[in-house]
Amino acid sequence: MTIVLKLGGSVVTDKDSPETVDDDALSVAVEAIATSGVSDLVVVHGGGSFGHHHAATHGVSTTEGTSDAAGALAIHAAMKRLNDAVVSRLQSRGVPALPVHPLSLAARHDTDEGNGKRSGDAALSLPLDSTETLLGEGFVPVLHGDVVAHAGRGVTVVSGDELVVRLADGLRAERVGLCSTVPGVYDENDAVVDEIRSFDDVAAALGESESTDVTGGMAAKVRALLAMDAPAHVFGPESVGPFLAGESPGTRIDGR
Ligand code: IP8
Repeated sequence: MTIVLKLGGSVVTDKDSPETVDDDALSVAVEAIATSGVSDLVVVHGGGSFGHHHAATHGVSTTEGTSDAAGALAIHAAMKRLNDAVVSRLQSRGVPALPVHPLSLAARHDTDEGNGKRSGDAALSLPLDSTETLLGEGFVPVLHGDVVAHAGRGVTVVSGDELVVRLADGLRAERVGLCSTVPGVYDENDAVVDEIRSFDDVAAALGESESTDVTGGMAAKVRALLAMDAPAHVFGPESVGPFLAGESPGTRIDGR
């Protein structure tokens, strides 16, 4: 059964320094994957100091698009450089990793054009035939946050988190792990919550607002993970190994 693992952009890059891989953090994650014995694995990584820097320069976000091909390419090319670093590091430790670039596969279409809402409500189409076939052939597909075609807006950003949710549901994943810089979801006393079964469990700490949070805040992340068919775990960099070994580090999010 498939496991989807997201490596947060701020884990694998040095967020304060443009286009800098955090070598130590990436090595820890790669070592944990290489020694886990898990083969049915899809890896997703975020943008960190690669994607976000270029996206900001070109004014592109999950809602604001661009029709400037050079700007779109600058963002995509930066993400490909990070993806190259992740894939080659995995291969150098014997993991049969191969890149899958969302720009070449995915598209967004607003589901609510005309009623004033923004692309938080846009449907993402992400065909999974390539990822599924790579998995079947024994490879470890490595996807990443990217720019994707967005009908009527040029291209917009798709985050790694959004890809994780689509992959988990589309591949009927058994478990989902999100490795971030924090050891889990915090409650209002800054203690890590063991388990979230409904948004009410953490509403006080995360804010109950229904307002569209398209910037990747924890509230939006928890809501999206609760809606998945698989349980998710949010944990820190030291817990990739335990997660892949079947343990339940950090916060378990299970809305089923
Ligand atoms: O770090 C963003 O991915 P994220 C990717 O998972 C880009 O939100 C292109 C900024």
